[in-house]
Amino acid sequence: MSARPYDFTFDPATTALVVIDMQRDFLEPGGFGESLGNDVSQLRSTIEPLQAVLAAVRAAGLTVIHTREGHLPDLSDLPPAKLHRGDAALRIGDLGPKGRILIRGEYGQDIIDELAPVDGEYVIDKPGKGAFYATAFGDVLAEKGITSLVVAGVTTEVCVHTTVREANDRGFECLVLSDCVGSYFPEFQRVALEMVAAQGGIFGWVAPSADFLAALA
Ligand code: TIU
Repeated sequence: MSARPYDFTFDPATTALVVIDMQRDFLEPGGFGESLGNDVSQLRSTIEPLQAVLAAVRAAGLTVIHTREGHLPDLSDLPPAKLHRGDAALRIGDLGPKGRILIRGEYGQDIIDELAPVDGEYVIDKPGKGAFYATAFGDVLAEKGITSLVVAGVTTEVCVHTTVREANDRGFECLVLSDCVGSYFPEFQRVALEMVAAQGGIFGWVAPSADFLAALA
């Protein structure tokens, strides 16, 4: 398929769609993203194209893995450095309008209704920005024989980048879907996508979802 910096080749049998952190905590008011001072409406343009990608990938039978950033209710997996960073009015573990901020099992920490996982899909809870650290993500990929990742989700320069960089070091071929990843900062969105594909694809490939859908069809 067409992609930047050059064509991307994948086998659906060894490719997983990875949907990163499409949680109420990042996309809806009253959650972690807003508590950090962000305009959460910036991320909503990703939802519609990602719904189309999920539908196509489900029809084609690809492995689908969703991730959720979050912490245990007793905060035992939350480094003090992460808890105390910044000057947010609501911190991780505090009670917000959608439950405790970024805590596993809370309404706000779950995936938005529009992109709810279906039976047979993996949901990986992660305490960090990357999907590999302190999770079974790498084990699931190995178990399923996955070698290529098609990556979507939020935010482009934080959890998407951390995951793609770590996946690249582990030998995975990563394609980032440019309209299915979102940032609170338009300038970061543009530059983060350029960073992936620059230098001959230093971390992977970038393409709009339409090109991926065309290749799947
Ligand atoms: N703050 C921000 O841009 N992102 C995060 O904290 N987590 C994810 O990107 N999921």
